[in-house]
Amino acid sequence: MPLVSGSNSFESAKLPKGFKSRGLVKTRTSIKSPDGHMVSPIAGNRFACIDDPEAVDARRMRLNPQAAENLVGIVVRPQSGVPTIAADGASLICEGVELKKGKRLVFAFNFMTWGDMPWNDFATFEALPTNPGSYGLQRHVLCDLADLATAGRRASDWRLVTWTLADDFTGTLTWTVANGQEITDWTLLDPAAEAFSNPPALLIDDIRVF
Ligand SMILES: [Ca+2]
Repeated sequence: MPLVSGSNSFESAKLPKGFKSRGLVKTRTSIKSPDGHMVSPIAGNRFACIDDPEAVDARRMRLNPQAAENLVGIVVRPQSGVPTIAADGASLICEGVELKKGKRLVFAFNFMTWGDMPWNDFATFEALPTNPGSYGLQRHVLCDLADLATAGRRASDWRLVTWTLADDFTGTLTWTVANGQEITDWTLLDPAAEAFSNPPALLIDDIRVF
């Protein structure tokens, strides 16, 4: 139950107890935003960085494609309205979380992408209940490239998300960042090879329960 009280600020080089990862996830002290400036943690000295936009070659192809999480099969409809399929990416996972009705889960995220449409990279948050059918939160798109592009940007900057518990929750919290591809033809749902390159990043920091 790593999230019952206090904050989770990722202040060690290792992920805090209770957290695990799929794909490339590490804690960092800073990262250079695709908008040009250096990004610092919103709390303390480190943040979690989901996927690794620096583990690429000069053409921004992954150095080790097998190290990425395979996300083929995921389809999302972001707030941008651009239906999107996932290719690969990475996830930060916190299992065995118990949250009581009326509590608020708050976290900060910063989504950044180095791609261009139709490679609609995106970030999601999900609260999957241990018992199917119990209370939780379906995969929710936090931000996508198409959303940022309308503002002429490539990074969301730090934003706070609050989930107010409408019922008791027991289960797994998952933050995922994905290489994506805009769906232009619903009969073609396999991402193109190019969709697997040029990974975005999702920064997470200061997860709290109030
Ligand atoms: Ca921190």
